[in-house]
Amino acid sequence: MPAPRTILLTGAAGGLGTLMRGLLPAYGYELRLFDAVPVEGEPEAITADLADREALREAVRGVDAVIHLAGISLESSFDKILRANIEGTYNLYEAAREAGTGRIVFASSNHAVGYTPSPGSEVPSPEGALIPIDTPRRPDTYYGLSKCFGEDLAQLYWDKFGQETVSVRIGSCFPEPTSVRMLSVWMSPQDGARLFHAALTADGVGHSVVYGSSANTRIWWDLSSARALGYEPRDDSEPYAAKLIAEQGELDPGNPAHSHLGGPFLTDPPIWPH
Ligand code: NAI
Ligand code: 15L
Repeated sequence: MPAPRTILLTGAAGGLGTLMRGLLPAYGYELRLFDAVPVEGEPEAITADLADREALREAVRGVDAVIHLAGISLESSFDKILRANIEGTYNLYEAAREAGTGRIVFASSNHAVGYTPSPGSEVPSPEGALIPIDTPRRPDTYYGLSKCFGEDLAQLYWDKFGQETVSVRIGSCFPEPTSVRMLSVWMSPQDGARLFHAALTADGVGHSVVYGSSANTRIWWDLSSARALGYEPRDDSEPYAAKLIAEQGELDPGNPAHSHLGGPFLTDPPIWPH
């Protein structure tokens, strides 16, 4: 497959979008930016909502691939999730299908499988105990459910239309891990860019689902489907462990927010203020 060059980055104004705007150009990509809110310092960014089908048709015109980050990134009301994450992702896929866009990298989430019990916090994680990529879906929120929908939409568009997608079940992609749980699910921004690059350039992905994290000593899931794309994580959250554990204590297996992949999404009020 010819290397994609021009990438539509939806959600470009958000936390992950901002990190990727800084890192992906070094891989040779030209980014076209899209978000519901203006992207600071980027006057050419497209400011439009995922509900705007005409804006999406314009946005995908001429791009080689899409990294789809836009959407509500935490729990919200079902109606808001429906509009932004479910209908919005459908609108993007339709625009991409019509335009013949090569590939979509979809920001799925660990919350698609958030009710899965974590394999424990033994260090290092025992061989064979890692959560496989084909573990049954167990969404922990309407938000997680929307990520299940996105993965299934991607599968439908591959089977029916030959539209390729890599669905990345991202753990926690922030500059640093900020909780003991994140020691297991953290993806450094640099590893995030490595994984997105691998997802954009691997041959014949069809619809592939991968976990997105660094090679954490305390990792909870199996990264082999990500590695099969050519992803080689270089970071590990372990240098942050002593400080975070001293501040917050070890994970408590009796606390559902500690003992399931989805962490606090299980126990926070299901509908957060919005
Ligand atoms: P964020 O909330 O910081 O950014 C999301 C962006 O999407 C915002 O700039 C927002 O304006 C835009 N957006 C929301 N609704 C929109 C709509 N209807 N139309 C157009 N733009 C809209 O979230 P973050 O952390 O940057 O996450 C990006 C994506 O990655 C999200 O889809 C999130 O679910 C997913 N993800 C992120 C993780 C992380 O650790 N940051 C972990 C797992 C998944
Ligand atoms: C997500 O899906 C969220 O978008 C992000 O803000 C984090 O909460 C992350 O999961 C996580 O599980 O830490």
